[in-house]
Amino acid sequence: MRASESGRHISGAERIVPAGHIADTLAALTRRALGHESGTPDSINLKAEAIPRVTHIPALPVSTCEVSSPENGWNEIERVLSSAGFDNAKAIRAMFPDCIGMRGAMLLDADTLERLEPDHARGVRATCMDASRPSPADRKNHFAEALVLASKVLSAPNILGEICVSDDPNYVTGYVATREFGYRRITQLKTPGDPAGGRIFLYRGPKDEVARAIAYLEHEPVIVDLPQLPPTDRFAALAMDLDAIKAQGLYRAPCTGDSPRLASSALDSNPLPPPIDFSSNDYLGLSHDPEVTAAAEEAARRYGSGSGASRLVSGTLPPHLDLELALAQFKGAESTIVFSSGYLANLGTVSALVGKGDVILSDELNHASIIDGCRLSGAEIVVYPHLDLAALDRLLSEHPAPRRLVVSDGVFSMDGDLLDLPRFLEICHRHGAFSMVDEAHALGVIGRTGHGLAEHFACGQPDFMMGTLSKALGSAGGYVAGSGLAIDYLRQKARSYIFNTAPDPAAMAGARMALDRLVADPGRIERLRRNVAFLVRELAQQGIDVATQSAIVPILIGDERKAVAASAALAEQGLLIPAIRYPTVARGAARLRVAVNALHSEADLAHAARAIANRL
Ligand code: WAQ
Ligand code: MG
Repeated sequence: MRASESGRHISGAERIVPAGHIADTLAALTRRALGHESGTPDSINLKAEAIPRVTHIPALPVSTCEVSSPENGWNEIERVLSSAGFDNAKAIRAMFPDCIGMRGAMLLDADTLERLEPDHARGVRATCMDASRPSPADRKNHFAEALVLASKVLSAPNILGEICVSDDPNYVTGYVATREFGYRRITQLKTPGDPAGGRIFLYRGPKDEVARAIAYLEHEPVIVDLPQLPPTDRFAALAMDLDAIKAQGLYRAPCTGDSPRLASSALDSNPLPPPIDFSSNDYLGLSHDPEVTAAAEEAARRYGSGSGASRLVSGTLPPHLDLELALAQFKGAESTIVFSSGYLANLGTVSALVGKGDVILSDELNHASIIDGCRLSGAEIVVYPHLDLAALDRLLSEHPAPRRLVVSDGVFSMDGDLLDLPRFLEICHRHGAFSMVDEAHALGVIGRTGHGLAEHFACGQPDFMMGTLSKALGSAGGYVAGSGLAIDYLRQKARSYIFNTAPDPAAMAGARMALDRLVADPGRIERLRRNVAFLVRELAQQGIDVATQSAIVPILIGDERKAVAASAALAEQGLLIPAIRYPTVARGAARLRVAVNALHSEADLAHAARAIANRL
């Protein structure tokens, strides 16, 4: 089918179908021509042709490379071509602008870069092909049609590769196909709105066989079978994705070490001094407090190493109830519900409170666990600019819904800045929306005695106060505090609470004791605060201005690889200061994240400030 309007091409498509489907297929192709977004045709040319025989070929294996910019996308093309044995990948890439605007593809000698297509203006067109399970004929499916084309092209004699960018201005995903790595989708090869597309077929072979390759592309009827990929190909696709992560400097490995966390050389029998740890969220060093570890040991001995069942079945043991009561008292709330992790607390709470038809307003820098809870809920998600409460106010006016939830980090975990809680609460109340604040990095840190944001601002409390047991309390788990009714509701509705084995008794007893220790000795919090102020001063003396309202001191670097290199150099000087990269923060906003601890000495902090300054 070919549709045009006063000679201008609008749409073209072909199908290979059994004789009985001809009428339906022609009708669908006509609908496709008439419904095309680039205009209404004044002529549609339909042709049905009998094909004596078809060859079946397998579809190329498919993998996807997520990239954030056309430049990264083209770098990936070069990388794939080089690994597939094209030595002059850069030069091939440089030829691409020459094929833009052609009706067909450039046929390029991959080694000499000579153009082999007889008509340079038109190019070579691959035709006479379809999929074994064709997608509906009445709409263009870019991906399905491109996979069929690429599979046929790479089955042609002496054609070993292809590069393709769509000429649809809004379709920015393109691909590079090679026999070795199959069809590799690349999510961005041009900026949206750009109509420049084209194709290059890469030829490697004798000149006198070029005509044979073109004849195959243009006339050999081919059905591309779309089977389940065999396991080896599935894993090859995963391996390609890992390679791309590495090539972008985004590869991560668990950070291991034998020594207990923190500046606790006394605990270490290792002859080498342990690194000074600026990575831990155990802000007050309570994970190693002897009374805390003793309480955890005692609970493990009494109740076992695991709880054996979910909370609502038979997994609730005295340590769970003791902790929930103590946390409620500490937060000045009627009730508290404990989850196995902070992640699960956010996931379960957000998804329980709102659903389809409701609206969530969420700060753009909220923690991933909140984002995942929002997605899981099915509610409409309205993201507001970071800490922009005027925007929040306006967006609440613009998004009415039966139930609305406003959710924010209290302390933002990668920037260390603070939510203006009084204003946040005033806005939520005025609009009648639920308020939820994540105090994972606030408990034990913010407020004179570590009670969190409400203490710091001497204001009221959000409806749902979420926090963790795994940071300043040095244990594992998460919680939500609120009214008796609010918490009762979560126990009935939060699926990450209901369908999850109850947290270990030892973790509960450890967290409970840590809470007692924190209340008994607020001096720890004071030491933490002094340490933060000291580090900020030391950095300032080195000419590095940082801002923080918590124990998290971000040092912005930008480039992912530079941040990783800085972190590695600091490790050589005995400093454990992690590089934080995408996807934890935005691409290009990589940073060193210094977590200050109450146990750091001034010497540790001064050493860190000097070493960081030397690296920047
Ligand atoms: N044979 C050779 N070249 C062609 C053909 C053909 N049959 N059809 C189009 N071209 C050339 C022509 O120069 C176009 O300008 C260029 O390719 C792009 O064609 O996995 O839609 O039809 O999601 O715009 C890629 C899908 C979609 C990636 C490609 O190409 C994915 C696409 P378009
Ligand atoms: Mg097109």
